[in-house]
Amino acid sequence: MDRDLGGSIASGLSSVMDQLSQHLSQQWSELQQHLNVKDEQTAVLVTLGVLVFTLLLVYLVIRGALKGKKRDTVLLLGLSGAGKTALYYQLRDGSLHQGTVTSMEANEGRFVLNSEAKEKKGKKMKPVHVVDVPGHPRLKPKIDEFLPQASGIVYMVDALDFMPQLRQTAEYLYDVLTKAWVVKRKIPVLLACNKIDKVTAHSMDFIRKQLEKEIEKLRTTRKTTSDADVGTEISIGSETGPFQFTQCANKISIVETSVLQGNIRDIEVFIRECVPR
Ligand SMILES: Nc1nc2c(ncn2[C@@H]2O[C@H](COP(=O)(O)OP(=O)(O)OP(=O)(O)O)[C@@H](O)[C@H]2O)c(=O)[nH]1
Ligand SMILES: [Mg+2]
Repeated sequence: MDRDLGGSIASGLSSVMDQLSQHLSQQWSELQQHLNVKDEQTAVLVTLGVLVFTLLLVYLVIRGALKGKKRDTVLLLGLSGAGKTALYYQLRDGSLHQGTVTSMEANEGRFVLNSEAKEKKGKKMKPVHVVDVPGHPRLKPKIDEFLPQASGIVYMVDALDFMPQLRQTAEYLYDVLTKAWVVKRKIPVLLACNKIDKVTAHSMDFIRKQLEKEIEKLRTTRKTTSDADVGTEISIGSETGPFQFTQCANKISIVETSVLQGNIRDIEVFIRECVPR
C-alpha cells in the first residue's frame, strides 16, 4: 500500500514538474511580450517567485496527502498460547475458536467488530484491520511488515502461565516497545492480561510490576550486549530511576480479560480509540 502510494506520488510529481516547466517557459515569453519587460533581472526574479510558490504548493499538497493517510490496523502480539487467535475470532464473530494449535500464519481481516455490528444494526461502522501475528519466533519478523500501518498494539499476556514465561514475555514486549517506529509514532500499546477466568491467574498489578522489573534488567543487559541492534532499537524509560511503563513516550495501558468468557470489552474500547468509527 505504501509502495503504491510512493509510486503514484512520484509519477504525479514528475507530471506536475513537466507541466510546471512548460507553464514557466510560456510565462517567460508572455511576461516579455505583454509586460514588455526589458529588464531581464526583474523577469528572472518574477519567474523565480512563481517557481518557489508553485513548489511550496506541491509540497503542501503531498504533505497533506501523507498526513491524511489513515492507519486502521491493530496488531495482536504476544507469546504463543496467550490467546491471540481466540481473541481474533471473538472480535470478528463473537465465537470461541476451539483448539490449542500454534498458529503458523498470521490471521488478518478487515471487519466491523462483532459487538458493534450487533449493537448498531443498520448504522455504518468503520471496519478495523486486525492482524494476529503468531508468537512463534520464526514469524516475529512479520511485525515489521505490518507495523507501518498500525495505529495500536494489543499485547496479550498469559496471566495463568505467567511466571514460567516472565522472561520471554518481557523480552518480546521490550523488543516491541523499543522499535523505533513504535517510539517515534507513539503507537499506543494495551497489555491484555488474559485467562483471568482461572482462579490461579495473576492480577494485572502483579503482572505490571513483574514486567517493569524484568524490563529494567533488560535495559541494562541489552545496552552492553547488543550493539549491533542499536540502529533499530531506541532506549526507553528514564535514566534516573527504575523502569516504569508510564515513562514511555507512547501510552501503555493494562487490563484483565478472559477471551474464553467473552470478557474483551476493554480491548474493544482500546481498538476503537485507535481506529475511530
Ligand atoms: N482459560 C482460558 N483459556 C484461554 C483464554 N483465551 C484463550 N485460551 C486458550 O489458550 C489456548 C491458546 O490460545 P490461542 O488463541 O490459540 O493462542 P495464540 O496466542 O494464538 O498462540 P499462537 O498462535 O501459538 O501464537 C487455547 O487453548 C485457548 O482456548 C481465556 O481467556 N481463558
Ligand atoms: Mg494463534
